[in-house]
Amino acid sequence: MTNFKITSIKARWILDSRGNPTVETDIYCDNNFARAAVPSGASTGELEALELRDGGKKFNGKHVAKAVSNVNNILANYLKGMDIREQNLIDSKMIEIDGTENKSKLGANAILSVSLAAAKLAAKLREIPLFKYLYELSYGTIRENYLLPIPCCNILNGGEHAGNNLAIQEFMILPARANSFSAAIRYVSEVYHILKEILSKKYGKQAINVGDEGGFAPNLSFTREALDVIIEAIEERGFSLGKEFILAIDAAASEFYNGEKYEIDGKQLDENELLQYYLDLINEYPLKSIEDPFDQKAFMGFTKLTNKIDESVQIVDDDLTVTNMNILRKAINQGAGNALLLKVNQIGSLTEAINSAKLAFENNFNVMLSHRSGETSDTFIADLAVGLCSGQIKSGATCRSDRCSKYNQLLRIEETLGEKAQYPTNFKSWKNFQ
Ligand code: 2PG
Ligand code: MG
Repeated sequence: MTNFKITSIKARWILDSRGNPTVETDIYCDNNFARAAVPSGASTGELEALELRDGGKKFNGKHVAKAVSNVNNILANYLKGMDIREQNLIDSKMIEIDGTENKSKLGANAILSVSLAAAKLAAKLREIPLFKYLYELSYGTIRENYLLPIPCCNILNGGEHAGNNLAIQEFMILPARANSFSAAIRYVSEVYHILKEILSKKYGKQAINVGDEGGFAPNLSFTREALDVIIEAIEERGFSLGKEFILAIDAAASEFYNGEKYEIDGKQLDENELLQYYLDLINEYPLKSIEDPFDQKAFMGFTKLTNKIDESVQIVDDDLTVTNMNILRKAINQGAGNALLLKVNQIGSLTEAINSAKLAFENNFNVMLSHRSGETSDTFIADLAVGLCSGQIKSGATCRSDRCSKYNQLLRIEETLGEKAQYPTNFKSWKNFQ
């Protein structure tokens, strides 16, 4: 008989994709175990749940020994004996033990590692794929067909993720009209390699160094330069713009906001000027998704932009809402954005992340699953994207194992599903592209 009761929990530190320590946890029911590791951001929102770091000398202050010890010496004792299938109870227990608003006592990194590992082990013991388990956990029912997400691939990096002068952090391409996820990711890979050749020819070899998320980090200074070179690559491969491929950016605007003005393209723009800047880009390019267009406190700016665009464009809230239901509610009430970026470590537990996604869907917001710029080989978010039927995921470029591991997991899921896998060619809020 399978034992579903947690018998032990063991955390350790491992290195993430930037070479910083992060928490990895193994959770056991007798001899069965599952493992999860947590990611880490660079352009983090101020209201994110707290990633507990030790300070001091080790790893230049970034060590996570306290978070590891909190799992091994505190959480493990409390959670022992709980049923691994009770995700809700496990998460609320950890939140209760922590007792703070932002998980600052035990650390969101400690709590999340246990939360994700628990879901993995429950799926394993129930002998169902993780994405199916996550669907059940999210919606309380089972389903036959699953939606694979559109990969929103960040093929050119700027902002905090690269050593160049681009203000915009991420330039993404979205294969919005492929027949399958595997075709979609192949198209991206083809464009990515053509982009590499073009960059190298135009700007020299230094231009093909990559940033934190596997996208190229050429020494460009202007947003339009980046968009133009990407378009050149898409067209050279023979894809039609606005149909087979659309464009997305994550401005991560808090990072180029100096408290008064936004410093972009060598100019200093106020909120209204930046708003016009985005509207011009939307007019000139098949730009259909803009994440964090304004500072993380500028709800009004988000609302104004959302009011100006039609429903073929999505305004994605990341640093603005930090996967937090209460803040998301505020954004929904104010019409600030029309899509949620979902990052499990921003909130620090699976149950809360799922609840934020559901709140978004209930209010007609899209949901884009997201990695962090500091990642591990953990592929949890790939299964979560399918389990939530989010229809979108961003996991960087089709380059570097930490980025590809999520896309590769989606390839496996598609294979497992066979004919029951769907790809969102009818992406509901991008009606112009159906
Ligand atoms: C973002 C993310 C991921 P970071 O801003 O959306 O791309 O970056 O993890 O550095 O916050
Ligand atoms: Mg972002």
